Amino acid sequence: MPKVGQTQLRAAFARKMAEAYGREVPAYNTLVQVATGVNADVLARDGAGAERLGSIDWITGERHGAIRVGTPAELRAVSRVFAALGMSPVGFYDLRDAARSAVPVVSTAFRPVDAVELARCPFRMFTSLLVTDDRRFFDADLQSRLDGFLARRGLFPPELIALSDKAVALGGLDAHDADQFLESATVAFELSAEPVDRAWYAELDRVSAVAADIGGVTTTHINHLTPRVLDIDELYRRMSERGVVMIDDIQGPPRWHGPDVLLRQTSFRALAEQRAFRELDGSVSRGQLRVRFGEVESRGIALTPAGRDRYDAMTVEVDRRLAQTPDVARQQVAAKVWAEQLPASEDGLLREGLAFFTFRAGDRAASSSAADVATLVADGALVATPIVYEDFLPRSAAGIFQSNLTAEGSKDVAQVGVARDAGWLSDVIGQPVADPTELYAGQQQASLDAALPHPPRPPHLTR
Ligand code: OOG
Ligand code: NI
Repeated sequence: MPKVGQTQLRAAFARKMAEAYGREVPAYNTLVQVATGVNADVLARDGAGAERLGSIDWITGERHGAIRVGTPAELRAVSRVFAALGMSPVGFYDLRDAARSAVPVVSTAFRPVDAVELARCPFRMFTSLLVTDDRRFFDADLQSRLDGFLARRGLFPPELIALSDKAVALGGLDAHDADQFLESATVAFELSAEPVDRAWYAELDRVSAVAADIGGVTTTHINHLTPRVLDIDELYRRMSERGVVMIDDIQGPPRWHGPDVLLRQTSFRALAEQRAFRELDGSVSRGQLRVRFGEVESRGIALTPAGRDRYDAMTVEVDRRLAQTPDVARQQVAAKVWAEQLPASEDGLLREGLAFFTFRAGDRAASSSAADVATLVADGALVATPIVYEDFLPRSAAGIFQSNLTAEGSKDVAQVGVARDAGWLSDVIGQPVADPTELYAGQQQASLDAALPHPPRPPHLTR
């Protein structure tokens, strides 16, 4: 029997990543401190209501990280490391089109998929893969040199991959192997001291800063580690007050008087970090790069496909109004659109089939045997608890990437981009990339099946 199970490995890995990243980017420790303070204050202010979307311990301990890899083979290798940690790919995000600037990547997030595992350790990794054959960014000559450079590097030592596969096969590792695995996995994501080839990095940087960060160096590194906070507007204020330069906006939904939905994110600007550079004459010099930043997020209720359509339509409407009145803040315009178009209560979201919930039996009888879910909840025959959105938003991710770039890079829009989708990514990883919506729908339906002898269908499934 392995002594250290996969859940424990994940928790230990998350801790080690936080230590390493905090050492490398001390502003991260400030961010965590401020986030913890905000969470404690919201709990003191709102009491139990603050824990509607997760216990304070869960929320305060929750982190996601972000990494970027260069090739399908690297993605496949890292997916084996994450599999050891009980994390599988969920969601497909194409950031090439979502971003205005040159962000030539497609992404997924590795995370625990079942609610129990999420509750035990809600650690996940947003993982981006460079698309080197996309002609909008890389011409044939640059692509071939880039592919060659990437093919020569090895991000994950064979011992790490072997231990990862062993952890999956055995459901964990013995203490000695676990230590080795964790050490090796942590080192793989630390910033390397290996000198950066200045000319090569600069050439890629002219195309895309993200491409340079991925393909301009011989190693990978964690780009950021993100705590979850209960009041992101307050966090933004407190960080700014401390003199930390934040990006201009909070990505995703606006602050408004209705329930938190999906995901709101913001970040502090990428900081200058000392790096070694190799010059054309072979000498090594010191220099700086700005690629790593700190991000924070607040999470809300997962939306059904109908809810997501509503969200997307509201986003388009906000853009439309902003184009007409460019001097008004986006948040302000958005709050108005939301007030007009989205129900301002959980009940309203449920009644219109816009959000996902789990249900348990209440202590009252149903008013009619034909009652739908919303009526059963109103009757007290069912109790609804919102399902928290555990995934990401392409436009927000693009916004986070983009607002941390110093230059837009170049994107030749006359060229046609190479097609990528969840199926392609599944083939690369060798495992299906799960559809987040299906996970939430399954969780909701399972709760209904357990709560009622003849469960009614939730509104969004009867569309
Ligand atoms: C990923 C940017 C997106 C998020 O949380 O949406 C992101 C990256 O910078 O590698 O982190
Ligand atoms: Ni992130």
